Amino acid sequence: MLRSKAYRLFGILLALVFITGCTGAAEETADPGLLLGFSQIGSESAWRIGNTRDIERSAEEYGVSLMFENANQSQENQIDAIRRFIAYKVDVIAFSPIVEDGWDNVLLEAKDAGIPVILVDRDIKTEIDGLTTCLIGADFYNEGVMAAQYLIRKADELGLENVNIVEITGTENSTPMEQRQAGFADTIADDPRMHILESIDGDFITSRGAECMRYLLETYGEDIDVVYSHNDEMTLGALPEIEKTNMVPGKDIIIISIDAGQEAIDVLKEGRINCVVECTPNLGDELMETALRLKNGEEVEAVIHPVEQIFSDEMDVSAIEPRGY
Ligand code: GYE
Repeated sequence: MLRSKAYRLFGILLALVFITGCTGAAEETADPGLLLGFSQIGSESAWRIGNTRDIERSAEEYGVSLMFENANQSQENQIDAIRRFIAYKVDVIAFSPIVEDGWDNVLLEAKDAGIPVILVDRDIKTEIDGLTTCLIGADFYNEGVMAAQYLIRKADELGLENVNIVEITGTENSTPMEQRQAGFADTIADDPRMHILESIDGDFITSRGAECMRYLLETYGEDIDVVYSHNDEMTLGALPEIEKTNMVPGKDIIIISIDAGQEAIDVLKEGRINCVVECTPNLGDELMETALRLKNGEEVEAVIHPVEQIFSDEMDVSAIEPRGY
């Protein structure tokens, strides 16, 4: 907290120095402040829109000049944006990589230009080490673990002997998809009641969630006991499809989601889903503080995970505060 206030003050001071500089009064000592280039994946979910909003808000609060680029779900667009940031000589580059592979070349260009790079939200795999400075994002593996632990408790409570699960996964080769899947699978592995019937790619979007659910219902019908969906949008797409059958989501089928945006909390309150694991999009303050540290040549932590919680029918859901995304 103290650190965050100090940086806010630092931002205001920088802005003041900059304003004075513009009037010509202190031209030689003027500090242009921090210029941060940020490439966002797109606008595919409430999470993503909330994340963009939070980054824009905190840039303003910290007095950071933000060059924001929306890649509209394309890795190619993200690579182009990073190249523009390099050409523009920004102080720090940050980006949320849509997938894990394919970044070596452009990041090498950033390194050669001497521009530090921060990963926001998702991780990458590179052949060359040391291309990025740090990662600010959720512990997706732990989110999968929390989802599975809830399911095990629910199966105990209901006295279930056999649990057939269908999994609707996020964008293939993205960190949240891989780790939410692994955390969940590892946690149910020792429970002989649990069976994953099929995992299917829903790309984190509502329409794909609906499409996947239609296919899963056609294929497995009433054998489905659980839907584990890697984000709220896909869950919200799947719900009406289940409701078109004679099964009631939240009762005949246990529904588990991830993100915990307001719409998911609303359907949890209606009893149409059973559990939603939080993934917070509010990473802006950490990003600004880290970027300022890098600009000042200070050390930064390699991985920063926010603390996250779980919301479910095990608690008084009426008491859940508005989520803000
Ligand atoms: O869960 C999903 C989004 O990377 C954590 O991406 C993020 C995921 C989030 O579009 O809704």
